[in-house]
Amino acid sequence: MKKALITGVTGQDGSYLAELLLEKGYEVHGIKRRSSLFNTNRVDHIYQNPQTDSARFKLHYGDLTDTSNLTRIISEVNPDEVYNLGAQSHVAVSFEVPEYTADVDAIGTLRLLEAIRFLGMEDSTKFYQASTSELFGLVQESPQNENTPFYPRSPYAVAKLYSYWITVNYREAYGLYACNGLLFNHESSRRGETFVTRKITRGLANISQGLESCLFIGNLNAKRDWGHAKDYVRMQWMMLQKDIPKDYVIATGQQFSVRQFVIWAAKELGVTLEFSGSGVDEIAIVATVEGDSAPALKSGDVVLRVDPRYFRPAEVDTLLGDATLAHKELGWKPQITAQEMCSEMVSEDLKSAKRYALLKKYGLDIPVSLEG
Ligand code: NDP
Ligand code: GDR
Repeated sequence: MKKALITGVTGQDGSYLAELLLEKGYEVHGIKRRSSLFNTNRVDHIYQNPQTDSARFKLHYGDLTDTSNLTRIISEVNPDEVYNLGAQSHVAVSFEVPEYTADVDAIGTLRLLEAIRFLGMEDSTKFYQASTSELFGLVQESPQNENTPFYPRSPYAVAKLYSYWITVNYREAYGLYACNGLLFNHESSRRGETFVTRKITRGLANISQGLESCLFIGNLNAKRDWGHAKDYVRMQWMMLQKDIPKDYVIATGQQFSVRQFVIWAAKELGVTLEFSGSGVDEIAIVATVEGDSAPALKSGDVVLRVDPRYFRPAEVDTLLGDATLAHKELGWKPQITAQEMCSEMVSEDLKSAKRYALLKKYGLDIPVSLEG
């Protein structure tokens, strides 16, 4: 039975990847952080009682800032494949905690690679690094492929640039099977609530049920190449199944603005919007409401305002990926479009907004976390 170790298993991608590997018959080990609140909700549905001999999903306490912990876990688990998905993954937050972001997102990768080398596992353990389209940053050409020059625009992207090169370096220096997946943005109903797509689908769903009144958002003009996380974790596994390790761009080849994503999400709720103003003044007003998905809304309601608090010190304005190499060499193609994904996300967020609204109706008021 193959064994995999996933850092960041409690995150969006980690949870989908764990599901995929379990389906493929792997024994899956994941690293979770100690937290004062439960932080395993994305993997609770695949939890297996560790007391049973047949358990194939096992969690270990750990942290990418802790070298001895990582070395001990790798030594005990002896994995065939290590997927390094753990990271302080929020670009805007990386401007607030740049040093921590570098420690986790850059040196954390080095710690894992060194542990593999120190334990003499270079020939038996394959390594996947969660690299990112953020490396392209201030884009030098469009679309971006494996040969496009990098120009990172945030402490997050600079840290991930280090991880990209240290992964390449361990491959070239020590013959380790190590590769980077240069993944463009990918989302799902499990996406963290403060990333823009989920902030929009959750915010508008809450507003539609009267749980919030207005969504405050940053740069509506930013353009992203959005795919579905389920499609992208499939690719992470495929990259480790080849004979020769290589780095691949993973993207849909289509880009849309944040504003367009807002329009799609509202449409899923039967709401059409009109935008007025521009830059810091821009607002979105309800033009029409159809059907019964948005009982709390009527024409003329202002449901979105731009708040400069969400502008970044240095922005990545536009990203568009060219995944031709992955299509050719790995036969990978995304199956879910950005608009289909938006529909799935709204539908899931609407379900939970309706649950909250029902509880509220019967006086069981549970506070909804709003800070984005
Ligand atoms: P998430 O933010 O959903 O998950 C990040 C995971 O990393 C969580 O499990 C988190 O734990 C864990 N983590 C954070 N800090 C540490 C630490 N110090 N030690 C150990 N684990 C830690 O990210 P995604 O699932 O969306 O992304 C997965 C990876 O892919 C990340 O590395 C991200 O940077 C990268 N990436 C993501 C893209 C995307 O669009 N989603 C695109 C390109 C790259 P906890 O649950 O406790 O917070
Ligand atoms: P990104 O994703 O920075 O691309 O990083 P995010 O969803 O945070 O932002 C995308 C774009 O939307 C703009 N934006 C806002 N973003 C947030 N979070 N909140 C807002 O209110 C808001 N308003 C506008 C942003 O300015 C940006 O232009 C994600 C992460 O998953 C990284 O870990 C990963 O490496 C990259 O995708 C690829």
